[in-house]
Amino acid sequence: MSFQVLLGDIASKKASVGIIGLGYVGLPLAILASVRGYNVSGLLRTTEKVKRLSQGETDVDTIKAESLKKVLKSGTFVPRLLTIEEIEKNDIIIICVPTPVTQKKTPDLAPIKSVATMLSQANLSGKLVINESTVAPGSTRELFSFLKSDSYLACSPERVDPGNSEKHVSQIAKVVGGRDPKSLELATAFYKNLLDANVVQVSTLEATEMAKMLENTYRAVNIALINEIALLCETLHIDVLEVIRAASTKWSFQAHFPSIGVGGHCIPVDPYYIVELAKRMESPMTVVPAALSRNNSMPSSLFRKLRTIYKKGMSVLVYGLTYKKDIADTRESPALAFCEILKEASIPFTVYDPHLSDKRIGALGLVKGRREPVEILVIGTDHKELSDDKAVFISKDTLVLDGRNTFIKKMGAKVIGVGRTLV
Ligand code: SAJ
Repeated sequence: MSFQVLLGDIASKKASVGIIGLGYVGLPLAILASVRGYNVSGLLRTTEKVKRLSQGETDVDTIKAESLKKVLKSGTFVPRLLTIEEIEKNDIIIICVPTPVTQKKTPDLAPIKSVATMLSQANLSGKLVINESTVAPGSTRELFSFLKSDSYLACSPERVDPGNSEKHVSQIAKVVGGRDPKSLELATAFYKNLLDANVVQVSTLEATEMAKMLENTYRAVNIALINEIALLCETLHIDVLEVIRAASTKWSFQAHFPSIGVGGHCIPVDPYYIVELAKRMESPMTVVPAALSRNNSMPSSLFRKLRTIYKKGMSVLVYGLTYKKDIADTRESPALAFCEILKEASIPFTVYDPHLSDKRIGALGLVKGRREPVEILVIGTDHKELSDDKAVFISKDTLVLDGRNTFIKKMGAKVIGVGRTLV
């Protein structure tokens, strides 16, 4: 397909869209593109996944069942098996696969490399390939270097905020870069048809990748800073939340909050990609590794506080296991890291999370606690249900370890937070 024809088909929404990776990023994008008038194929690795999604089943808990069922029913979104043939049927192919880190905190590009290998075997002449997966600068160009000059390559790193509904995707500005001006023009035209928010063009693929790295590394470093300040506040008996409120009156201060730790598939992960690249470019980072180490140490820091109050035989319950409130995602969850530390210290405990099924809790190797007061309550995640549940788990004698600084007044016998204590 020539550039002009593809540009016209994008404008008229005749262009067909294939999305590889239907998780927190790909599925909201697929639904949004369908709702905005494109015919979208969700390309999945197994027939089982195709069957499940075709029946409206997904593990992505930010998707409203009715919005998925609606696009499935309308036929504008069709789950299909990921094959070369299916790939070649699309004019636009968008990659939304995970880019995690290994146990050793090094980039794990296996999922995206596997997709690139498959694409390299397809005839992509006249087609637009867009990478939304988060990678270090230079990776998109390298991974898809097989694309000939008669196809188009763009990069627009995902900016989904898990915990929001898919309509939120349309309201998030997107950064877009292209391998060449035509690729940039095509990708820009596509996202402008999808989003109500700005489409921000940059000059290169690498600039988009670096912008994403900066966004999330900035957040990780600032969270580490407030974690470090909070620990100092504890030694000085200063309430860190009061200090944050005061500092927030300064125009150039952006508030971040100390906690049990940093989880999810973005903030504790993406910075390792830029750290590794900096090493390779012989421009090693010092601030970012130190910040990541600080964040990774927060579960242990909270555990040290538990040690000061725990006596053998006390009942301990960890409330909230997911990486942030009101979602069911446990990836890199600091609350789970805290549970591991309890296990290593042979301290018996139970858990409770209103967003996780008993089956899921069992699969995590944890024991669900009864809904009754305990002697030590650890807040791992401050789900909205906690406002009601606190009365269930906290008696006048309960010692609360508030890993989310969620309580604004004393509960039980004492509240030990992160950078503050309520007595
Ligand atoms: N956290 C803190 N202190 C803070 C903020 C967060 O400890 O001040 C913790 C959270 O509890 C969580 C982790 O850090 O465990 C990550 O929190 P997050 O709010 O950044 O949650 P994510 O991972 O869902 O972040 C996403 C990211 N979006 C993308 O990468 C596309 C992130 O860039 C956004 O800034 C974030 O959503 C958002 O702002 O909601």
